[in-house]
Order: sequence, then structure tokens, then C-alpha cells
Amino acid sequence: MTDFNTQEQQEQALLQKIDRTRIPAHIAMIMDGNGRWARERGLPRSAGHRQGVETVREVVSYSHGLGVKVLTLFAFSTENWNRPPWEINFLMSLPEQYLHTELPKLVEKNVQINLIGDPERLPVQVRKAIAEGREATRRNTGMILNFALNYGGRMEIVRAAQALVNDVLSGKTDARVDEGKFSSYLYTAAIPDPDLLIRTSGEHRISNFLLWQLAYSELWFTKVYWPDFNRLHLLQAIYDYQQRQRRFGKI
Ligand code: V0D
Repeated sequence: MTDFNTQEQQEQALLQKIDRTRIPAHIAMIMDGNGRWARERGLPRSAGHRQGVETVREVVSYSHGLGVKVLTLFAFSTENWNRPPWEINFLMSLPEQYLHTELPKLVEKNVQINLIGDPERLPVQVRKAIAEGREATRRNTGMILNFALNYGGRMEIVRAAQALVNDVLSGKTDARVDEGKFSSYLYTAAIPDPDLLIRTSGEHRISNFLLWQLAYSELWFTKVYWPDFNRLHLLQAIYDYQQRQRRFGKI
């Protein structure tokens, strides 16, 4: 008897139904549930984060394979500094660890790494790892991989407003403001808005992520914890996205 329910077969079925010409160009992800994943297994939170990095590796690879143009991952929010020091220290070791194994693959796949967020408060070893990653992928023209680190949406908007005011006061630009001009002051200046936001772990919130950019994005939520998120879930999100009618505020 044929088993219709293996994950492999579900993936194949979804791949048949997905229109490869309408893959969301920009997917943003809130990678939530590492702590809960670990707690349910009686493991330390660090084990959840470590498994979460594994999911990042896989999601980057699948997204690249599907032809996604921009992938933006919310790795550390401005609110996450409230976590205990040992957890912050552990989290801050992850960019270096990730890039140590992945940077050669990203270079080979023509992926460009980019940071969105305020680098100021990040430890030097994190800034150094990311600067190296950026430098090594600077000339790449394929998928853009944005890591949001020490990122907050309101902070991004306030920072953009301040930079614009400074440019007006110094005569670099005139005092007219429109959406196009304003968005050129955001971290995502040259990057199109996300078509699809995926949030794992059952919360139905934006949590100060890409407030401006998500204005017309489709939102997709799953109860699955980030360390358990896999290719099948990504395909489900893309399939659901393709079933929706996007109107961008028009009727
Ligand atoms: C933990 C789940 C990759 C969310 C994913 C510093 C929480 C795994 C990076 C990373 C984190 C960041 C920048 C970069 C390369 C990789 C990462 C953090 C947390 C917070 F250039 N995973 N990851 N950064 N987690």
C-alpha cells in the first residue's frame, strides 16, 4: 500500500501545486519558539537556539533553491536585551558560528549578506563577524539575506526621521517628505517590501518587526516552533500565499 502521508510526498504534492513563477520575492520571518522547544524537551534554552541556527541554515538553502530574492530573518530585537546575561552571551556567539560554516556556501551561492538594525550596542565580535560576511558577499548579485539584529521597527522609523531632519538642516535635501523619500532612510532602502511574513510558535503579532515595510504583506502563522520549522512548512506558507488575492489597499 502506498503511504500518502510521508513528509516527502506532502512536499512533492505542494511543489506540484505551487506556481514557480509567483514565488514571493521577499519573505520575512519571526523565528519564535526556541525556548519553548527546549523546555518541552527538558533542555537548556541554548539547545533551542542551537537547533534554531540549524533551521536558519536549512531555510536559507530552501529559499535560495525556490528562487526567493530576499530573505529577512528577525534574529535579535531591541527588546531581547532584557534576557539573562548568559543567554545574551550565547546568542551573541551565534553569528560567528553560523558564518564560520555557512559563509563559503553563501559566497558560492551568490548570496549577499546584509544587517538591519543598530550595530552600536552589538559586541565587537558580532560586528566583526558580520562585517567580514558583508565584505565577502558585497559583490554578490543573487539572494539578499538580511539579518535583523538589535532591530526595532519604531526605532528604525525614528532614526530615519532624525536622519532626514539632519539632511534638511544641513541642506543635503529639501524639506519635502513623501513615502519614497522617507523609505530611502530606512535600513531596507533599496529592498522591496516583504510579500510574505512568516511567524512561528503560535503568537499572532508583529512585535515591532518591519512596521513600515509590512504595510501590505500577507501574514502567515504556524504553531510549529522555529527549531521544528522545515521545508514542508515553507512550501505550505508559499502555497497559502499564492491562494490569496493581494490588493495593496485597493478594491
Ligand atoms: C537564535 C533563531 C543566525 C532565533 C535562529 C545574535 C534566535 C538562531 C544568526 C546570525 C540566532 C546573525 C547574523 C549573521 C549570521 C547569523 C543569529 C542571533 C540569533 C542573535 F550575520 N541565527 N541566529 N543571530 N538564533
